[in-house]
Order: sequence, then C-alpha cells, then structure tokens
Amino acid sequence: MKLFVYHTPELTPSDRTADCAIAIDVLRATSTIATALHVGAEAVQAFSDLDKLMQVSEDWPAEKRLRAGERGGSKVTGCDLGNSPLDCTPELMAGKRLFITTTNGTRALQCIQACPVVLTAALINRQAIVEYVLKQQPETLWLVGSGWEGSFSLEDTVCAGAIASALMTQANCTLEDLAGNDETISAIALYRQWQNNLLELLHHASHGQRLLRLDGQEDLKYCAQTDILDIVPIQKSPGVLVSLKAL
Ligand code: 3SL
Repeated sequence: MKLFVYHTPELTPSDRTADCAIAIDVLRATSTIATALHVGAEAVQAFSDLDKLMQVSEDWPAEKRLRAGERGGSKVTGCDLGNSPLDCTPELMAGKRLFITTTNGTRALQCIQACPVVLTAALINRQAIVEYVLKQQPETLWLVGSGWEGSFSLEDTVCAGAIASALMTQANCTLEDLAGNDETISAIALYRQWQNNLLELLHHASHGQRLLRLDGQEDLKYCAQTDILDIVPIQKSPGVLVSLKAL
C-alpha cells in the first residue's frame, strides 16, 4: 500500500483516482458526518452548493430529512442546523437523512467522488478507518484534507498523520514502505509532535481560532478526541455516505 496525503482539494490530482480515498475535515464536517451516522442517521448527503442541496432535499419526505448548512463557521439561514457535531443527537437524527453543505469539507468529498472507495475520517473515528484500510489493503490510498479556502490546515494534516502513523504501527511497516509523498512524512511528524496535546493544537489552528470566536469551545473539545466512535462512513453513491455496517 502507498499512502499519499494531499493538504487541500486543490492539491489533489484530478487526472487519476486512488483505490481508496478519504476526505478529512476535523473542524468540523467529517466529525459531524461520523457523529450523525453513529447516532442513527440513515445517510448523510453532501453538497458543495447550497441551492442544489435545497432543490434535492425538497424531494425527500419532510419528516425524514434535516438540512445542515455552514458558511464561514456560522449556520446558514433556512437550514435546520449548522455544522456542530454536538447537535447530532439520536433523538434528532435517528432514521433521518442529513443533507449537508459546508465551506470546505463537502468540496474535499466532491473532489474524490469518482474513486472506487470513498470514506470520511476525523480524529474521533480514526481507529475504525485504520482497521477498514488494513482489512481492504488498497494499493493506493489518498488522505485529502479540506483545508480552509485552498490553504493548509493543521487539524486535517494532524488527522492524516494520525491515520498514517497508526497504519505504520499496526501493519508493522516502515516509512519507506508506506509513504507515497513528502506530505505523508510531514503529517506523521506533526502528529507525533502533538499526539498528546491535540486540543492545544486545535486551539492554535486558524480555523480553531475562528470557531473559538464563534463560541465553539465545546466543538473543539469534542473534535480533538481520538478513537471514540466505531464508525466508517462510506460512499454508497456520489455524495451519499452511509455507515459501513448498514451497507
Ligand atoms: O469548512 C468546512 O467544511 C466546515 O467544516 C467549517 S466549520 O467548522 O463548520 O466552520
């Protein structure tokens, strides 16, 4: 297996696909997706475009849908929810489809949509993702960070490093065996430096600071936890994610 880390959708190759590609948006889209599926959402359907989300979700029974919209960290008017994973309670989500649009995370998902296997990962479901990858042994694996409007983000890269580091340890392989690009090596180094202080790293991150200004302390605390959810969000059809257990 060769693992390639790409920091943003813009840096991800568009002329080829990987056997398995994983979108990462720790703050907060992929943390929200993992949580929604964990508490019983039927599926999460992601859109980069808000108008398209409104149009497609209109055809879904109103009592079986929730619309989540975020721009610039805040909830979009007209949606039921913003993008806080803490809003994903079993009472609200069970049996519903979550239609979601966010600034960057849903774009990362869109840029890998054509890969044969598409997953989403966050720190909270890191180990479940690692176990899936170890079982499937894809020849090429991409970890795609969402970044922020085209720029690198610490939180997505540290999560990519957390996945890569666990793969190395659990597959008992070397950096040379696993790393397909330099970004992978730097992501592992970032994770190893901060693995015991992930919350502090999220506080340093520019998007962490943006969320703190919007009163997002509890979201940061939640998203900084590692391996708390045994859930693998997997693409069933373009843009539609379900729990692997429900496939
Ligand atoms: O950019 C995104 O996709 C979001 O996850 C950003 S936010 O954390 O909801 O502000």
